[in-house]
Order: sequence, then C-alpha cells, then structure tokens
Amino acid sequence: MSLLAGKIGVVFGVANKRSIAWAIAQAWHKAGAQLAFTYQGERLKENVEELVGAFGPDTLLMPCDVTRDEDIERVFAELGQKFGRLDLLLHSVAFAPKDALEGQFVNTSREAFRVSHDVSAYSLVALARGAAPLMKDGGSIVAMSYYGAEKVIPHYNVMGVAKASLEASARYLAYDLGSRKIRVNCISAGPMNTLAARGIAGFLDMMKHYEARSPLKRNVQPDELGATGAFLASDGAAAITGQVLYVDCGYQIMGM
Ligand code: 0WE
Repeated sequence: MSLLAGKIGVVFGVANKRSIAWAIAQAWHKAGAQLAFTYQGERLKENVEELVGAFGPDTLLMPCDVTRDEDIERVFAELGQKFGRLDLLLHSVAFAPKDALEGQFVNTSREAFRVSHDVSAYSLVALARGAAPLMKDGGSIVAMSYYGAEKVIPHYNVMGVAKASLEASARYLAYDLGSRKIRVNCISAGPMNTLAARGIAGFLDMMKHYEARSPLKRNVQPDELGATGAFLASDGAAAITGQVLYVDCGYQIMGM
C-alpha cells in the first residue's frame, strides 16, 4: 500500500541500524516516500552511508549538527535544490552529557542543561522553521519523545526536562504552522535498545519492568514505531496535530 507515494521526506537522527530514525525511515520508504538523510559528525558518516545506500545510490545524505544554524540552512538549501519541496520531517535527535544522566537532577550544571535543551528541544524549532517554506502543500513533522517528559524516571533527569520542552515546542509549532497545513506531533516510545540507551545503568531492568507492567506485557518493536510514524505522516492523520502519541504497549495509562 503506497500511503506516502510521491512524498519527499528528510530524516534527522540515524546513527545505526537500531536507531528509531532508521525504523521510521524504513516504514516511510516502504510506504512510497523518497527520503533524504542527515548524520551527525564524521564518526557516524560511514555507518549511515552504508545504511542509506539501501535506498539507492543517489540518496541525498548530508552532515548536520543541529546546534549549528549554518548546517541547518545548508541542509534545507540542498533539499530545495534537489526536490524543490518537502512533505515529511523526522526529528529523532537527543543528547545530554553522560554525567547529567547519572547523578541527581539537582546537580545539573548550567552547561549540561543548556546543551541538552539546545540539541534535544530547540533543534525541533530550528528544523521546523527551515522546513516550513519547502512544505508548500502542507506537511508532517514527527519528533521522538519519552515518558520522562511527564513523570519522573530516575536518572533520566535533564533529558526529561528537555523532552517536556520538546513536547511543548511541538504544540506551539503546531499552532503556528497549522494554517499552512503543517502538522507537528510527537511519538512517545517505550524504551528501545538503541545506541542512545547503551551504557545506561539499569536499562535492561527497565525493559523487564515494562514487560511486567505494561498492559500488553511486552516491549515495543522498532517496526511498530515505523508503523505509527507512517500513520502520522499519512493523510489518515490529517486532523491530528500537536499531540503526543504513546507507542509504549500501554505503559503510560497505568497508575500502579
Ligand atoms: O531519550 C533517551 C536517551 C537519550 C540520550 C542518551 C544518552 C546516552 C549517552 C541522551 N543523551 C545521552 N548522552 C550520552 O552520553 N531515552 C528515552 C532512552 C533512555 O535514556 C535513559 C533512560 C531511557 C529510557 C537514561 C536514564 C534513564 C532512563
């Protein structure tokens, strides 16, 4: 089924094959979208080059550090040159300094707070502003969030505060861009075994906790995030904007 036939999309946040961005990109591609990708830093270049090669040798792949306005400008200029338009944007980018995810939130430094919010939340605003002029027939912007935005998850700390900012930013962007038929939504995913989760103390216990407590008694699979991403990108979601969709096997509804 070609839910997204003829759509052009850009994906921020692929690091490797386990990335949530990769799962959603695959679903968008299978639904018929033509995609461009960005990667963060030389370290990830080869990895991402190899992955996106699967979508054809002429797949547009651009470096982009989302904390640099000039990088963002260049990415949208290149997208404009190659396609002249844009329909879909995926934001799957987050960072907090490792020590900020280990100690107590009360000890978050000014710099750790600033960087976390710059990379993980402000970047959505900057990317939406860059994308909007290319979204001439409207568009769909999807950003990844996590439950730590609304409830305390021990050690998630400043990332939770940044995700709260991301979700609020999505609402304000949805309001601003709504008259241009550009929708902005968040997917709040249950914990996934990605590069971003690797090395986080107690992460496997957290996966077990979701398995035990979520109504569906299991964890989320990458292709299920892909399917929700494809839905949000599609006309089936034409009246959905500013929302946070929980793709977490129901965990978020539980009170105990
Ligand atoms: O959003 C995230 C993680 C994002 C993340 C991960 C890292 C690890 C390496 C942001 N910055 C960094 N910085 C690093 O140096 N998740 C939803 C996954 C996650 O991370 C946690 C979690 C969960 C869930 C951290 C503590 C507690 C729970």
